[in-house]
Amino acid sequence: MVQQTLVLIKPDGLKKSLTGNVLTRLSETKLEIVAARIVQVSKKLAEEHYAMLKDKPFFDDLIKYIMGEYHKKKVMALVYWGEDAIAKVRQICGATNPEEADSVSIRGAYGRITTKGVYENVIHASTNPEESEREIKLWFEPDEIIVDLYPAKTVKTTCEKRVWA
Ligand code: 3AN
Repeated sequence: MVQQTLVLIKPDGLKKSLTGNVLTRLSETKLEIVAARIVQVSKKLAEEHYAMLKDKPFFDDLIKYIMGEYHKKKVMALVYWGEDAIAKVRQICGATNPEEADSVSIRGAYGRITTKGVYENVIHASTNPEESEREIKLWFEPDEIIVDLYPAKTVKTTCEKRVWA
């Protein structure tokens, strides 16, 4: 089944200059990148992205981590698209706990757990089609993705926006 999945290269990955390594590993999947952007993650976006973990004891640290408070204030967000995209990307990412992840997986090779107990696991990848839809719609607008993944509509807005001077 053709699917799409959200990938985030997290602030530890960017701080450690792992972007190239991670993208090279992901290219093994032969999936297509159909969207990419560099994002400074707001508290609102971080909390919405991890909404289902809000009752976990590590939630506050997780929010600080994804906002880049421990590394660099940026995340690279990508959408990968193709046959069985979700499972293929998750396979290369490895287990959530970087100490338990297969050593040849991205998290196994590059992740760590800090002495504070924060999992610095370099990469996020959606877990299932419902989550990938929710996450992709959170991180991207329809026109930032080069294929039509979900129904979209055109609305007239009166928002102010910055343009080149
Ligand atoms: P995954 O990212 O593998 O889908 P989730 O959704 O359960 O795993 O967790 C989201 C993120 O929360 C993880 N990537 C990791 O950064 C953090 N996390 C998960 N479990 C723990 C834990 N037990 N202690 C610290 N951080 C955790």
